Amino acid sequence: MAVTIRDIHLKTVRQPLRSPFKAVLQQVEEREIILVSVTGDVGDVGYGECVAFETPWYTEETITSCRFVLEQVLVPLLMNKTIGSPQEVWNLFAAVKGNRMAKAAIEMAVWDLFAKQQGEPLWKFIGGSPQPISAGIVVAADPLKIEEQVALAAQSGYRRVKIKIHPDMEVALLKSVIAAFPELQFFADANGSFQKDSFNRLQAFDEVDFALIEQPFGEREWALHAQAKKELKTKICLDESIACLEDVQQMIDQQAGDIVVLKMSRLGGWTEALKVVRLCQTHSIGMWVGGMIEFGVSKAHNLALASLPGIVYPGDFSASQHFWEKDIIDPEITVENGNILLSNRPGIGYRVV
Ligand code: OSB
Ligand code: MG
Repeated sequence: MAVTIRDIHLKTVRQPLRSPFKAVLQQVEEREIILVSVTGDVGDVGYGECVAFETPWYTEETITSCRFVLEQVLVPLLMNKTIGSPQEVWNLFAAVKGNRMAKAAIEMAVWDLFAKQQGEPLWKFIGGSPQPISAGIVVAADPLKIEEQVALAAQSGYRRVKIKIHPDMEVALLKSVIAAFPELQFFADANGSFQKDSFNRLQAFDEVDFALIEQPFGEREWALHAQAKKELKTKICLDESIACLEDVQQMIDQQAGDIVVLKMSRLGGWTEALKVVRLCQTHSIGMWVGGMIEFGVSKAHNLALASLPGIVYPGDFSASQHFWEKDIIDPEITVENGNILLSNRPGIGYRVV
């Protein structure tokens, strides 16, 4: 099957979050994304979502740098091209360095388009299985509000809760929260806030009994992560460190982590994400799909990704209503008994509104 790209459209979507998201590095109150739509010669439309932030606190890219690169560089490279498979998009963009979040947005739209032209749901198109996807929610709030938010999550049916941590946080408080909810699985995400001289603080968090600690140290701190993997009983999971396939190989070679957080946007799209999944499967590295405080288009792609074998841990998959008054997809994503059901409709399986 070959598809000729006839139209590419970028649309900015801006919405306040229902409540502020407080991480160590940044407080997010409002979100701006770029919705990318790609039309093929048969008339089907594929959608992608650019989830870079307004400032470069999570990755080096910003929504403004992405808009520039999309408009001035990537759209012209793809426009009117005839491609035989969505993997070819990566090659078309080969001369463009970095800018993976911008590339991902447009590449994801092409994968959606191909799945739609094939008449298949995206999860099936990439070789996944139609299992219910385990939901997971993130608590990014003031320490005194953590317990209340965890209780709300449990009431809403979530069975996995990720708590944002940093070295100055009180370990006793976290211990008591976790002890109060034995039915829940807890992850911790440090977003790289620990340093060499706070290694002993990290050891204190090892006593909390988290299922894993995500990104304790900075993104290039392979040796510190290897030391953490060796000395802590809690599993070490890498998010910001994994910007490409080679970083996963680095993690394996240096024994710098047990688990990889898959983020299609950070990796540059489906093609690279699928390579990462294959490498992790080969080396029995645990995986789960991370969130970006994103809207439904990005979430739908990520849900399809989570249908692949080997993605065993619950991802950052919350209901549309968790962050948004109104999502950009119809129907919205809902969580039932701790799960999200995959759509059986072609492509991402949701109508974009
Ligand atoms: O570090 O995982 C992260 C959100 C934005 C940027 C980085 C991260 C996050 C989250 C996930 O923690 C939030 C979500 O559920 O979307
Ligand atoms: Mg993270």
